[in-house]
This record gives sequence, C-alpha cells and structure tokens, in this order.
Amino acid sequence: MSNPPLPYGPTPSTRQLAWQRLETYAFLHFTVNTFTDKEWGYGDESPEVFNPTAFDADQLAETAKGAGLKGLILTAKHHDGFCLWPSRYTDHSVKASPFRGGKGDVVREVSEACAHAGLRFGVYLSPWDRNHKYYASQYYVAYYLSQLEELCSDYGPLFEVWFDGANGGDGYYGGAREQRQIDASTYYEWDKVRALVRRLQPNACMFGDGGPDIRWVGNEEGWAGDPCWATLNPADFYPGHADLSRLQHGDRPGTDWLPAEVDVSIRPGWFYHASEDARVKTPEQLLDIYYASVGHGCNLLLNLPPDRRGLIHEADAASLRGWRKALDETFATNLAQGAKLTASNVRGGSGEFAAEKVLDGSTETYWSTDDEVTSAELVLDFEQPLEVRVICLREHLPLGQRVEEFALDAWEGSSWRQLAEGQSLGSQRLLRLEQPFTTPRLRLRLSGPVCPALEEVGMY
Ligand code: FUL
Repeated sequence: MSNPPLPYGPTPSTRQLAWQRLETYAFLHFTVNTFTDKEWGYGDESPEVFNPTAFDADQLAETAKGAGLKGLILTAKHHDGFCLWPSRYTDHSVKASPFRGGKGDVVREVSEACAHAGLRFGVYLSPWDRNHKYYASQYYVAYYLSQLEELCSDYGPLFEVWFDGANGGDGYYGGAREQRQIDASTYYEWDKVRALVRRLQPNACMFGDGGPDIRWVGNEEGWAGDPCWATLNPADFYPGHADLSRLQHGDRPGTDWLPAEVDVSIRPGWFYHASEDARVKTPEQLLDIYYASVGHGCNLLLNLPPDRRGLIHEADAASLRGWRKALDETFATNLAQGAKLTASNVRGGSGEFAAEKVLDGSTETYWSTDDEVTSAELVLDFEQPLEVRVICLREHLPLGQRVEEFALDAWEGSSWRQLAEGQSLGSQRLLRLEQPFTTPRLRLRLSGPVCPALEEVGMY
C-alpha cells in the first residue's frame, strides 16, 4: 500500500487481532460444584462426588459449534481446587473420582473434542484455591505455576488463558478451615505467571482484570459500556482489583490496547443447578446480550454449564438454536452491497483507499481520507429504498481506534433524519434500530483526532 495513514495510539498485537475475530465462544463451568449444587466450593468436597454419568465432550463441542461459537474455555480448576485433569502435583483431582474409574482426564477430552470440531480451546485456572494446604504461602505459588505449566504443555494450542480475580478468604485449606488473606497485587507473582504462558503458548491471549491481553468488562450481566474503547491504562489494575466503570468503558486515550471480553452465563449461576432449568436465558435475551457485547466491539464468552450427566442441557441447547437462527436470519445478506458510495474525501484521491473498500468484505482494505481530513462523510445510495434494521461499522484495527464520534442519517425525501450517534466504533459497532427504517439513502458522519480508516459497512 502506498502512503497508508500512520497508526494512532496503541494498536493490537497479532494474537489480539486473531482473538478479536473470534467474536463469540463458550465457557464451561464444571467441577464438584455441579454435583454439590454450589457456586463456590469450600475446598473440602470429596473427589468422589465428581461423577458425571454420561460425559460427552463431543456433545459439548458440537452444541457450541452449532450455535456458531468458535471455542471453549474450561474451568480446569475452580476456587474449590478440584482438578479436572490428573495433575502430577495433587491427588485432589479426577484421579480420585469415579469418573472413568479414576483414569479420566476432562481437560484432555474437551481439548480433543475441540480439535475435532475445529474449535479453539482455552483454560481457566483459578488462582484462589480453597483446598490447598499451603494456599497463601510461597509454596502454593510454585504449585500454581507447576499446574499452569502442565496445562500449557500437555493440551495442544490454547487460544486463551483465564485468570479469575476472586479471592474470598475463607476455605478448607487442607483442614485448617480458616480465613487466609493474600495481597493479590504481589502474591501470585504475575510476571512469572505471564512469562510462563508467553513461553509455552505464545499465541494465547491472557485474560485478567487488567489484561495483559484482554480485560474484563466489569460486570457479569452481558453488556459493555457505551462507549467501550479497546484501550486502557492498566498500570493500577491486577486480577481482583480494578475500577469497574473504567473496565466497562475503557480509557481514552489509553496506554495499552486491551479490548474487553463480556463473560455471562446462559443461566443465573455459573454452574449447573437443576433448579435453574426453567431460567435459561431466552433467544431474545441472548440477542440483547450479543448486541450489547459483540455489538460494542467486545468478544462474548457465553457460559454453558454441563449438567450432572456431563452434557449441555436440552433447555440450554434449545435456546442456543433459537439465538443462532435469529442471528443467521439477520446477518444473512449485507443489503449495502451494490450501493453507490460517495465519500466527502478519499485519501490521495485514488482507488486504494476508496469508499468502495468498505463493501469488499476484506479485513485488509479500508476507506480513508487525507491526513488533514479528520471529519468525513460517506453517503450510500440504494437502487431501491432499503429497509434497514441493523447497521454494522468496523474500523481497521491495525491502525488503532481512530473514530471518536459517529452519526448515521437517513434521507427522508427532502432532509436528513438522524437515526443513531455515538463515540466508539472499534472492532465493530452494531446499531440496532428500534424501528426498521426504509430509505433510499444513508449518510455516515465520522470524526476523530486523525483521519478515519473504516474497514467495513454492513446493513441488515
Ligand atoms: C468469578 C468466579 O468467582 C465465578 O465463580 C465465575 O468463575 C466467574 C466467571 O468469575 O470471579
């Protein structure tokens, strides 16, 4: 490309860019809690209780895949300390459970099912361990690193490693049954933890309250702030310590590229409880979550907790199917294809950055303007008046988040009517109109501190 715009502010790493394109993937919360009906196990649960009767990793993977999800992140160890893989460093694991006669390995089965289904695989390894005798001492930190090393070495490529911020204090701790406090900013030696993941899984993104690759969105309800910037100043954040409002909105300008991930469960709880079978989120609720997460430039991590059989429950699967169907119907065809495009300015006046680039379906090309043009307009003329319900706008992320204000107008015959406005675009902004609007012409207005680089426009 000749004379492309210079990047503005922090920009995504290759691994962050690859992660961003996944958009939606699933969380699997599964441990002794599934069998004790708890959300947080105390750490004194007998491994004997872990006994899924019909565990089928392929059913988990295929159900997620059928819903269009691109990967699975499994709770290899939750706060209760029970390990879903036969760790060499503890007996508090599947080894001591009836599952596959003590010879099973849930992490392996799920990772293999993902590979088979063409899904990415990731792990959650709770830093807080309410079972471990030496939790709160240096010995436990060495144990934690050893476990992370097992998970990063033995289960193929990981796309994400999830560091939970919860540190509740009390627990079983090898029988001590007491409160233990740690300083979450220093205790876990995050530098060592991060270096280990980078060394063994260089393509994996690490999730934590302040990154380093992906940040928490600051709530577990399924929405991102508006605006939601992909940048943050994470210096004062660490797992378990973060300003929720800053996580929801990001910091602008920010020192780091740190996009948000929206984690939410399809049920009220993170673990399966039969009492919640009638409280599975409906396809409509899941759609709202999609627009408030993916539609705000974030990725969606949707929790699908396996039940006591070790399967995704029928009610959850039915909701997922309804959700997928609605998404497929909405996004089947980009109605903007074929529109005549007129830009107020084109960089260099040439074809390389022409307005048409927003309709070519390529992540490599974009419409841009001359450097000094930081406010620009793009008009789309349709052959026939078009009924629009959803508009999708994507920035070209390798050049950073550039647009700071946008507005969308529809032509009403003699004047423009504003349909939507906002600040951040980023990876993608989905605008869902309250009422479908029929118009022969739409206008997009963008402005920011530098010239825009708009990758794609979609109308549905
Ligand atoms: C929280 C945990 O305490 C919950 O149990 C769950 O794992 C959620 C995703 O993160 O911090």
